[in-house]
Amino acid sequence: MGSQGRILVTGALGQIGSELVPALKARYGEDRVVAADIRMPPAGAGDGLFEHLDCTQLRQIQDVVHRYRIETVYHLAAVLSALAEDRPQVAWNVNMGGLYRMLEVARQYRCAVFFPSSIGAFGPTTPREQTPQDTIQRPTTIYGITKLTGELLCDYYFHRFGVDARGLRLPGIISYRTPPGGGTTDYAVEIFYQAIRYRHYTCFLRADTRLDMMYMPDAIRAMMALMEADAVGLKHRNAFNVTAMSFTPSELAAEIRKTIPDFAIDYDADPVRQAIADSWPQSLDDSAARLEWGWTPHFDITRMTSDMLEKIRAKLQ
Ligand code: AKB
Repeated sequence: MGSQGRILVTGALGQIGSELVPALKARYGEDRVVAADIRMPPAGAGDGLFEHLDCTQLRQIQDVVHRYRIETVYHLAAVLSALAEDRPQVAWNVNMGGLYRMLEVARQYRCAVFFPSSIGAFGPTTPREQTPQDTIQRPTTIYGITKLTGELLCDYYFHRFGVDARGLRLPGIISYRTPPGGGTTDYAVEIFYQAIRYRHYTCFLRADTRLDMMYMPDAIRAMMALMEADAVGLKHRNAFNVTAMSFTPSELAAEIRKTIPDFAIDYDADPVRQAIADSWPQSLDDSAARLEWGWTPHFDITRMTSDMLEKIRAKLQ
């Protein structure tokens, strides 16, 4: 980050954006961060620079980037995996159309871009355990196809035009401030609210569905650390595997039971989300991220669970 330009966060009202924006403000200064979303912020959501922005509209992006002298964009606006299967055309338009236009504007205005790829960028023919950084990627979901294409497009804009496009393959992100929406890993957030309120949760994935996960504070640190990393050390630059923990719904329920002993879980697998999860890795090898820019997670399942329960209890009081 230079000392003059500003940072733009698209999808700023979503699960990750709503925590990334305050973290960026704390680090770089309140007036250097512009939050943007296709929704308007709820009344009383706080101050700060906000732009109503449709990322599929090139002129709108150009206008915001130009007016605020944006130098870095965290492009979070996207449709998540389960919702994308329901509306594949919308998902392509938002995920691909939005990223393509963002990269074009980044090329024109010399901005750096952060692109969140996902464990969804892998597919059923990828090795599922200790999934390597560089491996076969044949995703079978429209979400995965947009994430893999996004990875390739970011690489292309870097090699062809010198756009400093960086990114992570994020696992399921767990947080208590803003709920996720339309994802396959959303159960790992819902379960905490239901455990505290009702001592019971019906999970939409099978008990033994193992997926990578990360607690939000680690995800925020990872994104900011990658964008600050010295480019000299980056062999990959984009699409880094990152993970913090890997568990099944039944393992997470057992962890919650350490604090809420009478918590009960049952399972009613949703065929669409189960099929998506079954096509994803069970555990990522994130050694490239550790080696190239010093990635280390701080939260494992035990620390994350106790923090989630404490914070949600306080929030619901
Ligand atoms: C989703 O479930 O769609 C996301 C993801 C893992 O990319 N949380």
